[in-house]
Amino acid sequence: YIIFSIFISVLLSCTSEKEIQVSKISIIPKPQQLEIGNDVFELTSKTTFSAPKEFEVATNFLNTFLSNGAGIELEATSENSTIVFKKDSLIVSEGYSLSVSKEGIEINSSDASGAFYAVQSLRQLLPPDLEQINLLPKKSIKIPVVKITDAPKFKYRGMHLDVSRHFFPKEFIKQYISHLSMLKMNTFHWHLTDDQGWRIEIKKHPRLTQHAAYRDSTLIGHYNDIPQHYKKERYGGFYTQEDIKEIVTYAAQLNITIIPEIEMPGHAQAAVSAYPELGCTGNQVPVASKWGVFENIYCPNQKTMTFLKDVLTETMELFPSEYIHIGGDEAPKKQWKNCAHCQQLIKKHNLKDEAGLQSWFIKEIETFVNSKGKKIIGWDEILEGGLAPNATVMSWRGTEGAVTAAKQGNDVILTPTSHAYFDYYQDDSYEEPLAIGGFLPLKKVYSFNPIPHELSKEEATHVLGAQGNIWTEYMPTTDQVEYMLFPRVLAMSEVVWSGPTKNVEKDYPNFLARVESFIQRLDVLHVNYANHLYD
Ligand code: TNX
Repeated sequence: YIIFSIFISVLLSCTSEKEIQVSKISIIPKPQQLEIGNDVFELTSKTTFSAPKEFEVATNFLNTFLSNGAGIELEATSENSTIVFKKDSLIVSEGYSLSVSKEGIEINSSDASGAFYAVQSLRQLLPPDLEQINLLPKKSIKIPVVKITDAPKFKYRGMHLDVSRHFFPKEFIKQYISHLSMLKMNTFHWHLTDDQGWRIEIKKHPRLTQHAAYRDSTLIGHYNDIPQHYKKERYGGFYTQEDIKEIVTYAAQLNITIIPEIEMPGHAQAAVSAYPELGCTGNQVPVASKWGVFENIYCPNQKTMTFLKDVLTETMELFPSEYIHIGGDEAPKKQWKNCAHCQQLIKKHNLKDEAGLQSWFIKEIETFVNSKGKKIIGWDEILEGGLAPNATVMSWRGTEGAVTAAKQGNDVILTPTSHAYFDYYQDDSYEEPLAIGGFLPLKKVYSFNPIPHELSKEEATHVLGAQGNIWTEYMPTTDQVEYMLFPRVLAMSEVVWSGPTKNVEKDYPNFLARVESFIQRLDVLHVNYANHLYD
């Protein structure tokens, strides 16, 4: 009997160990191919690694992660290393293979991004506890034996954040970027200017940060929920050029490109408040303290064009990104109708109307940005009155903008309100914190297909990818931003990396199981995710 029960318990412990390993494997975004073995690799202080120099971003990340989380310092060796990174030019850009065997780990990719994403997958095979700094070193970490072959579906995988409606500190911006990198996102769209606050230091025009970075929030009318300590006569803040350099460098180490947005010609009241001559009326206006669409937009005069070129020049020097977002949305033209100079411009350039004038304005800016070797992105309103020839369109009012632009041969990025607006409610409970309106539950984000069905295969090659947007009118705190971001960003990362699901009903439960597991990581990272909406 004793022998029999020992036999049974050995058997049970074997199966349960296997089960634990298998259930632990949960990666978001879901890899294209994943085979799970039956064994484990044990990573210890004796583990060594080797990698081509050009994959430094990946190896630095891995070394820092293991050193902080496990107190294990990997030694670089030139031969017989346990963890080997190899360059394989046959693998597609950003793709990788990751093979964990009992003896060691092999990572193959053709570029540094692929190697970085292999490390992010490896990270999700490690216990969540490693996400924090652990002072007590671990003896060994068991990593399940797997074989992963993976590559992204879309090359643009983005998240946006509005820091104008509420300003968030530099450290939070870094955390936000770090969360994105864990999910194999590659772009952070930083909405730096709007009516309610200018957030980027421009040395040539100091009043932008002395004056336009602050508003009188005691004036907020229809938003009563704002915490008392936010009600200040001088509410706001900005990032110095040094802050921005620090953030850009930080993002590069996490394989994230930052696309800055400088809004024009609309959403410009903060700038016009600092320099009234940039507007058509010349009147002094306040930095806006309410939300909405305002008539005080830039006037297309010589002063404004020079001012915007100055601003873009300093911005382009700070951000290595090939794209600069120039806004273009929601610019009411009432002041342009009443401005003699604007009407002269319309005649002089043979334009149809004020929409034509906006198109002329954006084309002027595009020519300037292109002359510096960069490209523009604009919200879909830039289609009105004629699209700038090399512009990429970010389609937010549904997908029509993307369809029209792609059919004209321009690149597009999908951010429709229906599936990508994370400022909308994620649950229909009365308990939800006040939001702007709209309804975008997790499952709907998960069901998103960025390729509009109206496009042919050829036209669809202009779809670069998609992005989630976080407009912060109703998010005065960083906790609230995290609450709106998670878990919906998990679904968005899966849409843009793994590709849209063909069968939502069938695949959603599997995604939810992985969300549950991912959340353990967010707990260790102290992220304030919304955790009650998984149906
Ligand atoms: C529209 S989306 C805007 C933003 C608002 C947002 C609120 C876009 C290009 N413009 O200014 O914050 O709606 O959902």
